[in-house]
Amino acid sequence: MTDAASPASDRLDSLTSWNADWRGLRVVVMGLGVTGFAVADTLTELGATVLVVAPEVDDDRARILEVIGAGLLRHPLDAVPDEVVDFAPELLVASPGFHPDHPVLTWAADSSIAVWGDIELAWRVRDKVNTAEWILVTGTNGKTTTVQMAATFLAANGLRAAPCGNIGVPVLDAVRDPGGFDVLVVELSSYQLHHLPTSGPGALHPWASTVLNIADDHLDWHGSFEAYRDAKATVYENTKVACVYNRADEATRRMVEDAEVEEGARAIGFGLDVPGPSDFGVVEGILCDRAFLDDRRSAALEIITLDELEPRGLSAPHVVANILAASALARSFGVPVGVIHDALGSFRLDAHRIETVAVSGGVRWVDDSKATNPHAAEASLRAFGTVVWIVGGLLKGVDADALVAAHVARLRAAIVIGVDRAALVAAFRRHAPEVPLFEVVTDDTETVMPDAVALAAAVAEEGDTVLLAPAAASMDQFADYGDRGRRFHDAVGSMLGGEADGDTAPREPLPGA
Ligand code: UMA
Repeated sequence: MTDAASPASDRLDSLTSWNADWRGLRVVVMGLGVTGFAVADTLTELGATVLVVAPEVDDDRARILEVIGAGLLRHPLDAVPDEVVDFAPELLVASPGFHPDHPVLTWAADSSIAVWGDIELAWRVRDKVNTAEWILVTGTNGKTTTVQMAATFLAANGLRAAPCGNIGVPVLDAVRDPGGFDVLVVELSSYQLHHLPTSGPGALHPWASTVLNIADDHLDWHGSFEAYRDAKATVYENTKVACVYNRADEATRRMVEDAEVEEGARAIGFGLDVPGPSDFGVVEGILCDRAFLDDRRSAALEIITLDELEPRGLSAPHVVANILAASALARSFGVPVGVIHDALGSFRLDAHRIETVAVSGGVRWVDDSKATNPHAAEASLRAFGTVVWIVGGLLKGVDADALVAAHVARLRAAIVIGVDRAALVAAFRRHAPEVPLFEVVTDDTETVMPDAVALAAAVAEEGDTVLLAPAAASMDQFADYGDRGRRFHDAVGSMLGGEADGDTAPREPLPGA
């Protein structure tokens, strides 16, 4: 942070509008992924003097930087480059992946140079076209689905709504869209939240905000669960209308209690059980709003039934929780429950999210490659009866023992893939010695999934689900979770040939359905 009394800090404090005077501001932009590019493009348009620093650079982006007049330094970033010191930046904007202990960020802090993330910059220039309200979504799992649903509900009510942020579209791109938006539904990762201030000119004041759930993830980046949780909790700060929390996750309620919110902001709970006043929940198979109606002490509004969600593949418990959270966010913006009901009629989950790939011989093959941590895999396993579980990858410092111990009873067999196999195999030996265990020992990307699928086919029995829910990141053996999922699809397709019955067979009954 800059010295509070310095001219540099006074200047930065005044930069709270697209129309402020950004000309000549010397800014180092760290990283040239999607974020760094959007940041550099924005700042050069504003007239700042920009130096982008990145270890590897996409040729197209490098060419465009030259055209727009931004400087570019290719550097491994293992230390502070001399060119950065000589540039004497007044501000450094870091891409989300940069850890606060990175040598350049530490140097900036020691040199009293302000460090912003892209989200802070986007907030400060959000008045470029028109000033949209922001709805913030974070949590360990379900962020993208909830953001997509909330944006769909808002759009169905005639609002110009943009899903953006960690979902893959930089918020700066949404803010600069010439069409303008009424509301941005912003997915925030714990990395992005970590770089955000909670007070002062760069602090966000969202319309509504939610932490969907919190469990171990990204502990290698944050250093501890407490640091990860504290980063997530900042999403509620300065909320104006609705802080949406998960009744089944006490930590999220405490975050709302501890947050400094604006006068009149309400705490709205969601959960799969019966809702109290000011809550969303489920009563006898009906998803209900008991928060945004006048007579909430004695009545509730029906959103949709589990029976209607089931044929659309939206009735797994964690998906229902996402629907309730997204409904709460949309209702806080005045979307009628009937509009939400109708919008759900055409809503489809993205690929690799609890997606049925094939049903053959009474065995269901399900791709939940997006289950990149134990908390997500837990929700996935709970949605099915007897499971042949394909698990493993990069564990990111997270312990999967409790997950294995909790699901012994439903496992027909487990097939372990990925580089962190030893920890998982040890967990199975400790907690599930009777469950047949297979290891795919190859590290060859081409053969991991075919091997895993062949092993699964050999042990699966009629009525089983073969579930790819790795509880781990994918980058050890695959390009990303999408690549992992696609390879699972391909391997299942090749093995079954023309034998699949299609993907229309009903799932096993779900708990509470
Ligand atoms: N870099 C370094 N050193 C570092 C970190 C980054 O040199 O220590 C460089 C790398 O060369 C990299 C570049 O900086 O190419 C880009 O930085 P980045 O890793 O921050 O990635 P972006 O391309 O800018 O994408 C980011 C998010 N990525 C991360 O947080 C890691 C994207 O989320 C997000 O969609 C995008 O901004 C738009 O907001 C991805 C993600 O994996 C999907 N997020 C994690 C998650 O969801 O679990 C947090």
